[in-house]
This record gives sequence, structure tokens and C-alpha cells, in this order.
Amino acid sequence: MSAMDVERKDVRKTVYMVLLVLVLISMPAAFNFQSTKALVEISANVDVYSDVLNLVSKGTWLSVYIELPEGYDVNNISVSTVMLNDTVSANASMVIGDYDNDTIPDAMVLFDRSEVITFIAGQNITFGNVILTVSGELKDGTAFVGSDEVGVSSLMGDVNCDGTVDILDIIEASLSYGLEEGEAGWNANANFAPPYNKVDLMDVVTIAAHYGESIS
Ligand SMILES: [Ca+2]
Ligand SMILES: [Ca+2]
Ligand SMILES: [Ca+2]
Repeated sequence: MSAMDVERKDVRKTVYMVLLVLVLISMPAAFNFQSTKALVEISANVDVYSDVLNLVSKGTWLSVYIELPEGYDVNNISVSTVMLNDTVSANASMVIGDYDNDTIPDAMVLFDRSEVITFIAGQNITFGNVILTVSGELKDGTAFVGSDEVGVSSLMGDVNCDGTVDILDIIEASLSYGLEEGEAGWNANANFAPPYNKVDLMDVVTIAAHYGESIS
């Protein structure tokens, strides 16, 4: 072995050592980067309107209200990142208000109601409580997540989703009688019959036709 060969071998050894050190140095940085990103997740207060969902009733949208903790602004929610149960994407429109009048601003986002119903039905749930989780990101990348428990029923006429069709459902339907989708007080859970954009006599007739029925 010539002196030249020995020198080359040493150079190679040194290069390997330097590469190994570089890899070791960069590894913790890579891990830190990931864990820092995952750690920035805040708890949102999520309220699914109106806490019940009749799976055989008709409506275009399911509205969900999102409140963020102090120091975070709902105006910064990036609506294109908002998902329900990691499955259904939010509609592009978002309305800022304070629907529950608690002085904490909330963002109303809309989900395709039939997509949500398809998702719940896909879990083989026809009656009972379902946890709906809404997640998303703010414009600076901060992640938020929050859940709400929703009572579901698949019984025709069961407006309040308690498993029975009775006078309470007629009363509930009468509260939104004459209202069209989008109007304050509109209740899609009382909307069983055409026209599907309005709660009217045909819906009350449908509820009455199923009066006394129960989920056994
Ligand atoms: Ca509020
Ligand atoms: Ca009922
Ligand atoms: Ca109707």
C-alpha cells in the first residue's frame, strides 16, 4: 500500500465521520420540528346545531359553531382546512357572529348534511348519541379541534330524536312551521316531506302519520 492510498483512505474515513456527525445533528432537529408542530393544537368549543340529527329528515346544510380560546381569533380560521370527523369538508362560506350571545365570537361553518348523515349511517348508527369532531387550522398553522355530542334518530317523524313520535315532535315542528332553510329557527329535523326547503303542513301530516311509533 502506497502512502497515497493510506492518505486517500484517511480522507474517506474523515468524510464518513463528518457525514455521520451531520446526520446525528440533524436528527433531533427533525424530531423537534415535528413535535413542535403537533403540539400547537388548541381546544375549540364546538356546537353542532341543533344537538340532534334525524337521519331521515331533509336539509342541505348542517351548521356548526366554533369558538376559540382567548387570544385566538375565529376570523383567522382557514375554512378550507375545516373537517368533520376527518371525513366531510366544510363549505367555503363562513359567517362570524355570536349566536349564543356569550360575547365570545363564533364562526359558523356549514357541512353538507347528507354527507354527514351518510358518514353516521356508515358507522351502523341508527339511534343514540354520536360524537362529531370538528378540526381545522388557523392561517398561521395553529391546529384546533373540538367535539360535540349529537343525538341521532332514524325514525320518521321523530323531530327531537328521542326514539318516539309523540306530541313533543308536533310541538317542535310547529315552532319552525312556515320557515324555509336559512331562516332563523329553521329546523331540518322537522322536514320530512316535500317541499324540502320548507317546514309546512305536509311535514306535520307526515309526523302525525307516524304518531305513536317508537324505536324498539
Ligand atoms: Ca359565542
Ligand atoms: Ca320524539
Ligand atoms: Ca318540508
